[in-house]
Amino acid sequence: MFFAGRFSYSLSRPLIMGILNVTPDSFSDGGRFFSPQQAIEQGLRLVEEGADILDIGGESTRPGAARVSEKEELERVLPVLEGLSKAGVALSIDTQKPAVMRAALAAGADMVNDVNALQQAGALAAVAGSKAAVCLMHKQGDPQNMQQLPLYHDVVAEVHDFLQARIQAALAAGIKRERIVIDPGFGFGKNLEHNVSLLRQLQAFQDLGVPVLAGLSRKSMLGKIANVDVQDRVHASVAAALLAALRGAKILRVHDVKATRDALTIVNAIEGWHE
Ligand code: HH2
Repeated sequence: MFFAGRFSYSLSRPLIMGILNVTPDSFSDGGRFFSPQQAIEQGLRLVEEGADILDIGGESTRPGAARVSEKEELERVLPVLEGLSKAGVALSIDTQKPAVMRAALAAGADMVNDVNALQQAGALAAVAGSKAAVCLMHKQGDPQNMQQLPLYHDVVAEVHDFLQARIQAALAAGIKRERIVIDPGFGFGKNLEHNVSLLRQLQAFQDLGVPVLAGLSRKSMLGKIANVDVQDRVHASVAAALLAALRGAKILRVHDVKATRDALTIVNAIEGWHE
């Protein structure tokens, strides 16, 4: 079982996490859902399309993105969290800031999605004091510099060992294993070859004993392989999500919920993955 705030899941089939960026500058949908009202409407649309979880983010992590102040991030995400509190799905807050985590959890968030794997001072305690789930993600460097020269000796082993250490840190802080999810962090300080190795060997993370989340949606690795612009990566994204699911990913973080849901329904039927 996987527990996230008000919700619990058997994970007998992969869950779909719909992306809700309340930012003016996200790499694929920047500015489209920037007002709280627009974001809430988009969130409800994603639930109708089949999202199991909504991932609400007020700070872009795309390569080169500017940092956002705590106050500004909270002004972006809190009205959206409140507006979607009765949407019937788990609400995840995509943030690296402990103060934003605490405020979001107090406002009812069910999950914290931290691309910094709770490494900032106070982040572990912010989550440990709640019933929320947490996604621990690997990255090398920061959005400001991470694509300059990503370097690994063995990318799969290094990401695996980092995530293992962060699981241990989370457990030591009092976060229950049933509330922890890990993510290799596609595109976060990784070149095409690194990203391909991670997806090809995604099964290598199964031995960590917690669900794996995969965020491949519309990312540049897909653009590079298929030679398609960011607004034209739906089909490539769906293919990547299914490949991740077939390699054991239990949460798929996607922009295109309906397309992913339809495609996943076929995989679920053939693989015998049911509710
Ligand atoms: N990718 C992005 C943001 N947050 N969180 C997790 N756990 N895994 C990911 O792969 C991941 C993430 C980047 O994508 P997006 O939200 O579309 O863009 P932006 O960061 O520009 O808002």
